[in-house]
Amino acid sequence: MIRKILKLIKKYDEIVIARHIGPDPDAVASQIALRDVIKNTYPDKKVYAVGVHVAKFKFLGQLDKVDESKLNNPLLIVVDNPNTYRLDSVDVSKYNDLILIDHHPKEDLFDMATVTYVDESSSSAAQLVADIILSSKLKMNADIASKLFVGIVADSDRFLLGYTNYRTFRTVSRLLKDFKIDMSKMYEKLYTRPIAEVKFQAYIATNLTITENNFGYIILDEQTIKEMGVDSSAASNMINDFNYIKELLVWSFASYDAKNKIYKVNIRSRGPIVNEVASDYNGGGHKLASGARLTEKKDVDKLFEDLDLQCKKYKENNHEN
Ligand SMILES: [Mn+2]
Repeated sequence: MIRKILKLIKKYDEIVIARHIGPDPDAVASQIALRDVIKNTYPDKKVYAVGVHVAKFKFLGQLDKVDESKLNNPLLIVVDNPNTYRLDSVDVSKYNDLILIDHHPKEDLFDMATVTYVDESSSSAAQLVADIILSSKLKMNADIASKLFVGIVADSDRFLLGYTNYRTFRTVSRLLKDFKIDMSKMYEKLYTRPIAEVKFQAYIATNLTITENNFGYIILDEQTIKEMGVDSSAASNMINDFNYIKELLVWSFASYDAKNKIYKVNIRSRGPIVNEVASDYNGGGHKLASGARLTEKKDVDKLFEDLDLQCKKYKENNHEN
């Protein structure tokens, strides 16, 4: 598979690298590292990492704006995203070949792709991109390695989450051994946050409703988000910080995004499978880390009810915690 991927990269002169909307560090790091390593190896190729720019991730590098109609038979590479539905800034139908590098459960892009490198047991897309690069002659450098390191650290939540295994550490070990990565500098870029976010976290902890089935939930409305001096993505950024809390089996935050008139719902689990529940609400993601975007508050309430039920079933199946 890797050989086929490298062959396609070699063949095309113009390459577009895309990822999901509402990007996280793994998505952005993966696409930028891949762009830079291809450019580094083949200086004559035109390679674009596309998608909406996020100020917070500027330290990972600049993204490219591209007019797809002006490209000449380009190759599309999608990282960290399994479906067309959440694809940012590209139209798959405009490409003859598609490479998919991902760690999500298979969706429609898997069937559309020419070659896939999909491993649901990988901690991150960045881990897969690093594995491809490290097993090839693509020219990595310290800057590219640092970005891949950030992607792996962020998606595994500092090696705390499931799917962190010996392969994760093997890849990270090779990145650290072969390239000079300033870890504390990277942690500082990734984790420094304003006190307002810490206070917001305390607000969530204080106001979270916890059911007898150990489901914790909260709806954060426009007013609250504004008063706390944070933005609508703040809650989703701290959802992992509520892991390993004794009373919580599944926890979910719904933040109202006033600009897009949508509830962004994040869901995490320490056991019950949640992405199947979210998929009934147009959501997706991983078994234990999932989310959905809903326009109606009553659907948020219904999703919460279903998640509570999922916890109940889980506990009944002798998984008493
Ligand atoms: Mn990811």
